[in-house]
Amino acid sequence: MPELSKAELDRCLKEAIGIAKLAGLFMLDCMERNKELTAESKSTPVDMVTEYDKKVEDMILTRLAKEFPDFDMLGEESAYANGPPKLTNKPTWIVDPIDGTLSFMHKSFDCCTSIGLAVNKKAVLGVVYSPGLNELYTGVKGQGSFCNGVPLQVSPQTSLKNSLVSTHFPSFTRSPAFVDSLFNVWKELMKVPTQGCRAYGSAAIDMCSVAKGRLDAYFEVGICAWDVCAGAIIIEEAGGLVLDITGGEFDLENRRLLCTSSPELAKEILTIVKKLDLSTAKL
Ligand code: LIP
Repeated sequence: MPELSKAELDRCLKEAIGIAKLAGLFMLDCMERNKELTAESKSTPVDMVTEYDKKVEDMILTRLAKEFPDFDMLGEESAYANGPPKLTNKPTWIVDPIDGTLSFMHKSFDCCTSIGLAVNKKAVLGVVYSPGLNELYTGVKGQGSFCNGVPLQVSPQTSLKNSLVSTHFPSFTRSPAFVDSLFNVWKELMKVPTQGCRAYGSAAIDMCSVAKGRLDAYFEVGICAWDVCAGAIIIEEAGGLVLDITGGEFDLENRRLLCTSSPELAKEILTIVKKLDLSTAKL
C-alpha cells in the first residue's frame, strides 16, 4: 500500500486532534462531576469497560468514518465484534477511546484517548490526549513529535542504573504464575539496576512519558494495538526505540513491547526483562 502524502497526513492529524479533544471533554465531564459509572468486565474480572468507553468510541469512530470513508477502523470496544481483529495494509485508524479505563473509573490522572493511524501495519501518526494531565501529544512519521506544541526528545539516558522504568500489571491476566514472574523481574530491576520502578495505568501515557523524557523505559506484555499504535510513532519521532519485549522488531499485533530512550539502555534492560516467563502470560 503506498504511504500517505504529507497533505493527507496533515488532514488526518487535524481531524484526530479535534476528535481527541472532544473525547477529553467527555472524560473530564465524567471525572469532574464524580459521576456514578456503569462498568462491566471483559476478558478477566479486572479488565473493565464503562459506558463512557463505549460512548466515546462510538463518537470517535463515527466521526473518523465520515471523514475517511476509505480507511479501515479498529476500536478497542468493538474490535471483537466479528471475531479476533486482524490488521490489513490499508490506512487504519486504531483507537483506544479511554486508555487506562481502571484509572478513569477511579478518577485517577493516568487515562487518555489514543488515536493512531497505521499504514502497512506500521504506525505513521499518533494523537494522545490526557485531559487529567492537560497534555496533548502528537507524532507524525518524518515530522517529529510534540507535547502541547513543544517538540519532544527522549531522555539522554543510556544506563539502567540512572533510569526510571515503568511496567504494568496488566488486566488481561492476573494468574499467580504471571504475577510472580513479573514481580521477579521487578525485584531484579529494583536490586540496584534502576533508580526506580513505576506501575501506572495507561500504556499510551507511559509511552508518551518515554517520548517526553520523564520515563527512560517502559515495557508490558498483553497490550493491544489500540493501546500502543499512537504512542509508538510518538516515541520514534522523539528519537526513542520501540521493540518487541524479546529485543526483536516491534509488531503492532504481537501484544508486547519495550520502549527505551536509547539502544544502550534497551540492551541492558533486556538482560533482565527477557527473564519474564512469557509462557505464563496466556495471551
Ligand atoms: C490498559 C493499558 C494498560 C494495561 C491495562 C489495560 P485499557 O488499557 O493501557 O497498559 O496495563 O491492563 O490494558 O484497557 O484501559 O484501554
